[in-house]
Amino acid sequence: MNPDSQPKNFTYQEIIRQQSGWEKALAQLEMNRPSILGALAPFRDRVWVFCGCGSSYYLAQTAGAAFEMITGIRTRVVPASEILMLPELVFNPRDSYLLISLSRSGTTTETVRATQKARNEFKLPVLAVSCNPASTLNRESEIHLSFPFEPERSVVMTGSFTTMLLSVIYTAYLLSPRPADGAALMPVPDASRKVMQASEAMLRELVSGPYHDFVFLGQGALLGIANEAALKMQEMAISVSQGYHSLEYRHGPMSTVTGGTLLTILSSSASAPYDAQLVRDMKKLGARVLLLTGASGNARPHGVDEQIEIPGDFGDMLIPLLYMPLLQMLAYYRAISQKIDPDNPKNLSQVVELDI
Ligand code: F1P
Repeated sequence: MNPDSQPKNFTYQEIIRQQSGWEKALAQLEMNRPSILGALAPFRDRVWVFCGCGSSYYLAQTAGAAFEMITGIRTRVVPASEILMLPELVFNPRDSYLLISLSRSGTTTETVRATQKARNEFKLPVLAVSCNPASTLNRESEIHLSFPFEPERSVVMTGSFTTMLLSVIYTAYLLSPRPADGAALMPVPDASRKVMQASEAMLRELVSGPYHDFVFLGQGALLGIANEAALKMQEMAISVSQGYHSLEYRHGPMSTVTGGTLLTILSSSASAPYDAQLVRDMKKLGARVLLLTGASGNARPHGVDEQIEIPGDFGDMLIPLLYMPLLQMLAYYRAISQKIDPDNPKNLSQVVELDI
């Protein structure tokens, strides 16, 4: 879309600028590589517990799965509130832990309190991943993944989600058994820009159709992306939307599918053998199907209504980064098509602070 016709609201600007933010973050992470490795390598034998709230909890789901797949280090993913209420369920005395607290603001009460409980009561080390280096969370944590980040004015998280995810994936490569640097990540920003530009008009057209509910399906690290996509659709477009493990959807939730359902399948090399039948089954129920795939050259499964292919065969660990901006754009254009202002989502604030 040419600049003068670009929407002027800040949610749109923050969606399309995120790839530049990734490049700046990667440059800083590369500079900090020795200190990141030195600070985190001693915790390789621990269970890494990823926690957050809202989008940052779905970020934890995505980051935790990708981290374990890349490093082989055992992980656990919980909402920060679970640590507050049931810490012994999370920190079993049989194991030793590193807590990774994820938060755009670094001030969300549950996340800060969970971090304080882990450190003060369970004497655990904490790694803070936040877009706000001067935040309470960073002050309460001894290790931080820091990177330059232009603060978001939007209530909903877009580039903050993907940049924090990028920083965790970068760190995973440093800790992987086959020592790797972040080189695999370098082509990602440009590839994302290209697929966003190529897909924007189709996404805007598709999501303006007569839908009344949205479903997002993914496995592994893509479950967190499916859940985050569903949350974006709720937050920005005030729409009914759900995220599930792909094959879980048949076990009951598909009872709600109608001709007004837009169902997005987030494909990976792990799920690809099962996607074609899933598409067929959903088409029989009347759904419209959008397929996102990272495997170039694969034939489009029969029945897919729209498909976005990420060129470059980035693999299952990097396609969560490449899928997320597309799904943010989908939710953004749903809001616009319904004449809803995505800059001012209903009932929400940028940070949830509780009196607890
Ligand atoms: C977490 C969060 C966001 C949500 C809204 C309220 O923020 O729940 O995910 O979209 O902005 O706050 P944070 O802990 O990542 O700052």
